[in-house]
Amino acid sequence: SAFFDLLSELSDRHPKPANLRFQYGTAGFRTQAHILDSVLFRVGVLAGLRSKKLDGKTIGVMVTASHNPEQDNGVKLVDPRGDMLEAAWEVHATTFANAATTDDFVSAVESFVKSAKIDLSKPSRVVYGRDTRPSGPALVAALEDGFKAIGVEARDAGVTTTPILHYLVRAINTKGTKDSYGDDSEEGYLVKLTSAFKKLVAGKQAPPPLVVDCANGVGAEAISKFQTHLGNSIKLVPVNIETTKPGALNNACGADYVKTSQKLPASLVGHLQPGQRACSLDGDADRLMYFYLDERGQFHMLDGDKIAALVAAFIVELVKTAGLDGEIKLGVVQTAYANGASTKYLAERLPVRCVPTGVKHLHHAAERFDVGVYFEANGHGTVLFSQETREKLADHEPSTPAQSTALNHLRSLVQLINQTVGDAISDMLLVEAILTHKSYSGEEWDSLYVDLPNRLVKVVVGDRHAFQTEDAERRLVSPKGLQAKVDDLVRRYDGGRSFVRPSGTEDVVRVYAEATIRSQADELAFRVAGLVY
Ligand code: NG1
Ligand code: ZN
Repeated sequence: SAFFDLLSELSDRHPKPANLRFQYGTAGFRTQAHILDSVLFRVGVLAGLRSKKLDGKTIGVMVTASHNPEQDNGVKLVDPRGDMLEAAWEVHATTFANAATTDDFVSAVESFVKSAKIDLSKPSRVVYGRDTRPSGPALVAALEDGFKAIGVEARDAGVTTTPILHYLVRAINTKGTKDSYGDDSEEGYLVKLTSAFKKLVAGKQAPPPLVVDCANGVGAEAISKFQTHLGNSIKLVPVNIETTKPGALNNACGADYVKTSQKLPASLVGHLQPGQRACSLDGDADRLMYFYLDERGQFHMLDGDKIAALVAAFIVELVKTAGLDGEIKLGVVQTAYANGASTKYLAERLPVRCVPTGVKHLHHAAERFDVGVYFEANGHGTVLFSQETREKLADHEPSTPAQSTALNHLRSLVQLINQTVGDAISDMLLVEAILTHKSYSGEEWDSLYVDLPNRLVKVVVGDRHAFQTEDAERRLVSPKGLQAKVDDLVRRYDGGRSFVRPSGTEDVVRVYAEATIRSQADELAFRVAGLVY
């Protein structure tokens, strides 16, 4: 047919490199940019098919490799509600990407269309964006060829953050309905979030300026647009904003650098004043890490766990003050990497669930609460308010002025928080609003609880798939007998906790350990790693 002829002709322009295997994993497809051309073309085709399958609902495609090095790139699909691609379709993405030739690819599409019962006469719509990587434009061109092959009505969101792209998808699909998520434009997003922030802090003393490390990525552009809308409600001081300087992206800066090296972004060394609050975004602005230097110039980091603690405690308090205690069930979702001290702090206040690594697991578990707070220790997270809760908040009649104020704050939080996915800038404004309410400095926020010293190590093994886990990745079921040996070691350390799991994004096994004393956490991690090796 004409459809498959065009598909075949365009596919020939994007041949798959031989001897490479691609996998749609927790971060979509992600690898060195120069081998991704065929993958982008095929993802364009798949996005079009997914839209047709969903009766023309708009699908999102984001081209980014987030916190990874500048020479990497990647691509992820976004489902109509703004959340991640349904897990069942990840395998179809992988199958498409690995078809060896155009003929193989075309027949893969043909048989998929049949088995998934896709009506090719349906409309298909996609909105797509990319980060600032230099490889972006060429990869987007390949993606657009994929759209052309399917006849997609494609909307180019240009250079934008991952969370803005997720917002757009949800806003487009809810446009004109009672669940409208906001105007389906970048301006709509900025207005929605910044008006909510201004309402939350109205009448309060603006905090001292906040230094924002933009990782030399797309967050730099977003932050400057935010500042325009925020006026003098808060002063942001953006640094690492060189989005066109070769090699600068995520280099010695950004949320991942700060979290893994537990250091200041290099450009802030000698410039950040003691006590001054600062935060880092990652390369696509969906992760957030706060930090400050104490009086002695010592570095302190406030990670995703600290953000979860601050946010959850604040919402618990507002719900109580609003007179909705008992009516709205709050909960927190973490992974095994959450610091044990944060889990203890949170569990004393609300239900806490632990799920396997990967945003989709956290997001789904959080959806089971009326208000679900989820954060990974690495700074990716958000808060979800269920439909019923949003309606309850909108309809509830307060009986005192104090209840009314708290209720209005909760309503503003629903607007301020990007509920489609973790959003570094939305989360940053959330943190700033809470710090303003509490008149907390970074140091006071930090003292909610004291982190247990911890250590994360990578171990390169022959076959990481030999490592299988249970209990939200906290225990090994295979190799046989290994968990008992880990348990034996852990018992010898005060406050010891350790677990071993295969990475989903790198060919390594990760070992995490914590203990009451720094040297003991290190020792435990290295001894457990010794068992794995
Ligand atoms: P893996 O490689 O499966 O440990 C890493 C991060 C996750 C998450 C994913 C990206 C750690 C220990 N792991 O997963 O938190 O961000 O990448 O989706 O940070
Ligand atoms: Zn990211």
